[in-house]
Amino acid sequence: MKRNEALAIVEPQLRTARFEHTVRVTDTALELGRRFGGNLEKAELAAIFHDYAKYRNIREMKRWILSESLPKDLLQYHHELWHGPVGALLVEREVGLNDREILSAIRWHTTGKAHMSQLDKLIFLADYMEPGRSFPGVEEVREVAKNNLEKACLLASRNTIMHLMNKGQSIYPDTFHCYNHLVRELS
Ligand code: DGI
Ligand code: FE
Ligand code: FE
Repeated sequence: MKRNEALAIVEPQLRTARFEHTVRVTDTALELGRRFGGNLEKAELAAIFHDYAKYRNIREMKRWILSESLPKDLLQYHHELWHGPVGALLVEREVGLNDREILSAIRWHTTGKAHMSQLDKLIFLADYMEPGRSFPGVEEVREVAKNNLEKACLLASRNTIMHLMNKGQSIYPDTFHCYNHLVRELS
């Protein structure tokens, strides 16, 4: 599938600002892929579809989680986390894209996980640091992302966890697994 074809499928699924975020994530993922290696065609498609399910309603996402083989523990956590796994499912079902590596990157883009593939890391980091983001600490992540993909992912994961903790929110286990694994990978 070509970039423009994929963008035309995703655009009606998203609001304008989210679509613009998607285009920036795509360009950022390609830039990171050129710098650190990775399949650029897959990175492009994974980025374009990463937020495919972002605006599905909560009841629909809940139904998919209950009826398909998705982890049921997601339902005990914030519904913001659901659009990754549900998105991977719907991109396969509705778009017919069935590349395992692309679906994995979509599935894990919000939480990350232990043992992320190169493609998972590119999408996880591009989503966090695309130029439209203004999280506290994102500048440092962009700086580190000039030469160290794993370290940049670690900082992104750490910042997200600290932000969620400061807000008193619960944290999904894979979010911690992602952080812990990167700490080990880097030591
Ligand atoms: O979909 P986006 O807005 O582009 O970005 P995203 O998919 O990375 O994140 C959506 C939200 O999910 C973001 O506000 C951070 C939050 N998040 C990430 N990991 C966790 C989490 N929220 C909870 N409650 N627990 C997590 O582990
Ligand atoms: Fe997302
Ligand atoms: Fe996103």
